[in-house]
Formats: sequence, structure tokens, C-alpha cells
Amino acid sequence: MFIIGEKINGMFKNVSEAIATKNKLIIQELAKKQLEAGADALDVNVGPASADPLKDMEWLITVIREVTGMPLAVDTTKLAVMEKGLSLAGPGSFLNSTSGQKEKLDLLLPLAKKYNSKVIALTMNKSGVPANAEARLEIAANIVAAAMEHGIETENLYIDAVILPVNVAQDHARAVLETIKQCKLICDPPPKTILGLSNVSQGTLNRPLVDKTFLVMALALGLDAAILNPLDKELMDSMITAELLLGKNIYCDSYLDAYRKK
Ligand code: THG
Repeated sequence: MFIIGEKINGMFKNVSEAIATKNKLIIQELAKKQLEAGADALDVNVGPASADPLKDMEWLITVIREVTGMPLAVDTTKLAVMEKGLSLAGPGSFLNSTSGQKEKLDLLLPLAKKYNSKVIALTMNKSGVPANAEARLEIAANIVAAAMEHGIETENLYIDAVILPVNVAQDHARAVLETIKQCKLICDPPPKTILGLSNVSQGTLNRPLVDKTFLVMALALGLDAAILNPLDKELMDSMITAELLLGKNIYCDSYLDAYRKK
């Protein structure tokens, strides 16, 4: 599975403080630690408290690029911040994210094309996230069609079925799993699928347990990528073990160590 580290997000207090005080060592440590723990890319989000999202995104990506050239997921809803972020992150990074409305797709997909970025697209529209899989899949199909029209290959398109906290939207978890499964039937080659995993456990008492259980279920249904906390070792071990049991790696007694040495 492709892992995008979630920790560089102004939603976390240590990150919003580091942004406010321009403490680049905190950000660079978070970047290095997540990559050492197995992240393939890093999510970058200035958070809701940012007074100047454009400048803060520019600063975050600049200081991250001093320590790594790995792909970044530019996580913002603001068009100007997205363009600045993608231009600094460079080719092979992720536009995170667009929703499924035509107006949004027509604004954002040309940016992904211009900067050679992969695209994360949420199965939501102006009414929000539909509760059932059928409506999510209908939005996903529209997104795939729009990507084709804009010359973006479906292998570079990541459909995010948007998992919500299980304590407020319990019926959504199954709908998300069903969407992940059926996304592969939309076209050939199919789009990839992704989740912002930690959403599922927000507000629950045992967050790590909820996260790792849902990740394993989603993996069994074909999930390709996740934005998650790679510093949670039990979560990473569950992922590696699930991939082993799904036949994605050949068994050896030390498979956990062998995976980490890859
Ligand atoms: N899909 C896509 N992008 C996303 C999401 C998604 N980006 C943001 C988010 N969802 C994924 N990242 C996080 C990061 C942190 C948390 C959840 C998801 C989180 N934060 C603590 C909280 O809210 O309780 C912050 C508090 C703290 O610990 O300091 O849980 O779904 N494409």
C-alpha cells in the first residue's frame, strides 16, 4: 500500500505552533521520522488556524524540500494555495483534493495537468458526502470521466470515498468499504482508491484500535493508498500483516523486519 504520512497538518498543535513561530526543525523532524517509519509521501496542510495559508504552505514545502525530495500531498481547499503548493512540490506530488462537482474539477484538474501531479478526488458534491455506496460511486464515475477529458490517466487518479467518524456516521463505514470494492469496476485500468484513515476514529475512546481494524478491512477490499500516522507501529504492523495474508508479499518468518529493510 502507498502510505502518505498525515503528521504535517496544522490540525496538530505542535505543527500549528511550528508554523506560527517558523520553527523549521520541528517540521523537518516530522518529515524525516515519517519517511523512516515507511511513508512513501507526506501530506502538507497548514491547518484551520493559519492567518496566511499561501505564505504558510510556501514555507512548509520549502523547509520540507531542504530534507527530502519525496512526493508531497498538497492538502488545501484554496485554489491559489494549491497552485503555489503544486509548483513548489514538483512533479509526482498529489493534488489533495478536489470534490466531484464539475466546477471544482474544471478548476483543479488543469492544475494537476500543468504540474504533472496525481489527483486525489473526494466522492462528495455540494450537498456533502452521500450516505450510501451507490451515490458515492456515481460521483466517482463522474470524476473518472472528467479526468479522462482533462488528459489525466486513471492510474494517477485516487478516489477517496471519504470516511467520517464512526461515532457520528456509523452507517458510512460499510458504504466506504463497498465503494472501495466497486471503484475497480468503473473502467479499465481502474482508478486507485485512498482514505484519510484517522477520520474514522475521531472522538472514539480507542483510536488506534479503530484505525487499524478499519485499515485491514479496507485493504481486503482493495484499498491502494492511505493518509495515516506511520509513527503508529501497531498500525503499520497490521498493514504489513494484512498485505502478507492477501498474498502481496511472500511469507518468511521475519516478514515484519524484511518489509522494513525493503
Ligand atoms: N481525505 C483526504 N485528505 C485528508 C483527509 C481525508 N486530509 C486531512 C485528513 N482527512 C487526514 N489527516 C488527519 C490528520 C489528523 C487527524 C485526522 C486526519 C486527527 N487529528 C487530531 C484530532 O482531530 O483529534 C488532532 C488533535 C491532536 O492530536 O493534536 O485525528 O479524509 N484526501
